[in-house]
Amino acid sequence: RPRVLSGIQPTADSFHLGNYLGAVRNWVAMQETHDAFYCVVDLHAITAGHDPVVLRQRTRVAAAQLLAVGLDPERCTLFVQSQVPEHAQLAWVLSCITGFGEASRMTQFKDKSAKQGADRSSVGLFTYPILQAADILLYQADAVPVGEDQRQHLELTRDLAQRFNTLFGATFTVPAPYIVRDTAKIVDLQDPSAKMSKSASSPAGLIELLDDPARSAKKIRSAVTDTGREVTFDQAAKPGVSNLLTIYAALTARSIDELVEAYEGKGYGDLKKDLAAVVTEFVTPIQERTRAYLDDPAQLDKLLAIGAEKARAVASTTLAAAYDRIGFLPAA
Ligand code: AQP
Repeated sequence: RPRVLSGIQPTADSFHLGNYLGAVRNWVAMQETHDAFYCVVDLHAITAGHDPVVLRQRTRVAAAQLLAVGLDPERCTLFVQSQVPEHAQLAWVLSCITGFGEASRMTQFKDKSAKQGADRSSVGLFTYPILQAADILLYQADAVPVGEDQRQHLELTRDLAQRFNTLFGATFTVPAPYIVRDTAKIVDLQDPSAKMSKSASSPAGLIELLDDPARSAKKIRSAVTDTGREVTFDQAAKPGVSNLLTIYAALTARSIDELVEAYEGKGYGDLKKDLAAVVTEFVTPIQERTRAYLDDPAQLDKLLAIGAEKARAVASTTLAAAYDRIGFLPAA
C-alpha cells in the first residue's frame, strides 16, 4: 500500500469546513487505500504564541474531531506530533540544508509575519515549512492530502528530500501533493476572494464543525452572494454562489450540475436555506461523537499514546538512516 501522511494544527476550538473539505475528508477516504499516518501538529501550533491550557484542550478536541469524522485507529495511525520526538530532530537536520532565501520565499510566512509584524514573528514561524517537511519525510510518504494553500510547502518538502538524497545518498521518498481540485480551496463566506481561514476570516466568513448549527445557518444566510439572481456555477463571475454550491455538493452525494439544475428558477435564498439544513444535518452527529470522545479524555489520551508508539516505530527507523548518512556516530 502506498503511504500517506498529513497533519492539522490544534489552533482553533473547531475545524472549519475548509479544513474538512480540503483535507480531512480525504484522510478518511485514504485510510481505506493507503498506509495512513495522520497527526495533530502541536509543535506547529506554538509558532505564533499560545496558551498552554488552551493548547492541551485544543489538541484533544482536534483528535476527537478526527475520530468523530471517521478516522479509525485500527485502520490508520493517528498521533500527536510532540509525542514523536523524531519530528523535531529531523527538522533540525533539514534546516541545515535549507537556504535562508529559499525559506524566505514561503508565502504563508510572508502573509502571517506581515500580520504580526516581521520583527515580532518567531523563528519557529519562519522554519515552520521545514518542520512540515520533516513530518512528511519521516514516514516516507508517497502522497500528502492537503488543500491548495499547502502546495508551496509541499514543493519545498520535495526539494529538501531530493537535495538530501543527492548530498548523502537515497534516504527519503519524494512525496507528491494530493490535492482534490473541487474542494482544494473553500473560500470565506464574507470575502470570496480569500480562503476560509481561522486566522484570516472574520467569524462570519467561517463555518466551524463544532459551532452551534443555528449560528452556522445564520452565517450561510448572510453569505455574500453575487450580482444576478440565477444559481449557476462560475467561480470567476460568481465566486460566492459557486462556493456555496461546492460545499453543498461535497456534503451531499449530489453533483454541482445536478444542483444547478435543481435550483433553476429558484433564487439564492432557497439555495442558502437548503445548504443551512445540509450543514446542520452534517455537523450534528459529528458534534455528538466529538463530545463523547472528549467525555473520556483518559481513553482518548490512551488511543493517542498507542498511535504515537506506532508512528515512532517508523519515524525512528528513518531518522536513524538519516543520521547515519549524515555522519553522526551511532547511538550506543
Ligand atoms: N479554505 C480552505 N480550503 C481548503 N483546504 C483548506 N485547508 C485550510 N483551509 C482551507 C487545509 O486544511 C488542512 C489543515 O491545515 P492547518 O492545520 O495548517 O490549518 P490552517 O492552514 O492553519 O487552517 P487555516 O484556517 O488556514 O489557518 P490559518 O489561518 O492559521 O492558516 C491543510 O491541509 C490545509 O491545506
